[in-house]
Amino acid sequence: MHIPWDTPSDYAAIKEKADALDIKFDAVNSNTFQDQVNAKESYKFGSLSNTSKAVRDQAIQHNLDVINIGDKLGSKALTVWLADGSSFPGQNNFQTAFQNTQDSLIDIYKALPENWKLLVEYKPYEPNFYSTVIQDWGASLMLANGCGDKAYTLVDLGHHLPNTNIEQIVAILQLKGKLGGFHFNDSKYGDDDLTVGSIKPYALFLIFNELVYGMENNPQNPDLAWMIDASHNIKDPLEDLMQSLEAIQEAYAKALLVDQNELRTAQADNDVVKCQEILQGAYRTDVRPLIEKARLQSGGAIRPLDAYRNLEIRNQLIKERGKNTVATGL
Ligand SMILES: [Mn+2]
Repeated sequence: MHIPWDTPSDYAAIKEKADALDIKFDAVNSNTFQDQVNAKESYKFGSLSNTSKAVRDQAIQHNLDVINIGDKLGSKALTVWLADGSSFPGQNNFQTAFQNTQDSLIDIYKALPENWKLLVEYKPYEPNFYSTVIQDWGASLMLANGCGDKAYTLVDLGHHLPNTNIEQIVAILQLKGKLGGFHFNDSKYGDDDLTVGSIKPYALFLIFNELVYGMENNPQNPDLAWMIDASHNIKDPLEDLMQSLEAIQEAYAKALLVDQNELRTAQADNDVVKCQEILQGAYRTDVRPLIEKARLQSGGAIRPLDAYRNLEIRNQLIKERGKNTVATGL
């Protein structure tokens, strides 16, 4: 949930409904990248990094409020993504902005309930186009380390410059026990928030290959907070979610097919051709029948999209929703 976008009017009621449907609330997300209605201070020039203490204090307080809301819903993590940065050289003092951010995050971290995590998201550019305070995984990791053991880096697939080796970032964060969460989407150019797997399915598989290895070999990492963070502005949102889940399950199943022992041996022998054969052999396997069978066995639809399209309720929902809504993805 993003607060205040998704702030429920009745916490008890929404919690009860979620419990009845076996739905749990994972990380809650704060929002200091937009000015809030009736807020005294503006985030135009940053929030947790702002040169003004009054602005920083307001942004810190918002995060504490979000923790309280999440606590009522059974959430166990707070994700912070900042738009803070600068659009022109000289606008910001890089060191001051970073230190302010660290100090603000420490204040938020101190207010975390004992069994909570703080997830620090990064992004290279946009909405600021010259510098972003938390620009990459290195900055995020430094801030997380500066907070403590319950703070981790969060990887959003779309928050990288083109051709960045995301699977390597995932691997090294796991090695250091600092991978806390994941946002799924896909992109051609920037933070495009397209459906995960729609543009670069092989890259998604390579990321899952590292995740499978890390989940096996790096138990120092927490259970990851997973989120589908895409913008479905020209699709039915539920259909987009189904396509996302399909892509994730497929990449995960293919990664599980990689013979890790065989790969380790080929790597030790520097048999480059064999290494590629092992990975691509898994990737080229059609796992769809396997996933369909797994769905059937767990009481789900073999092909959820087809099942959904045949449902009366879908047509009802489309009628109620009216024309396409435009969503903002972060
Ligand atoms: Mn995100």
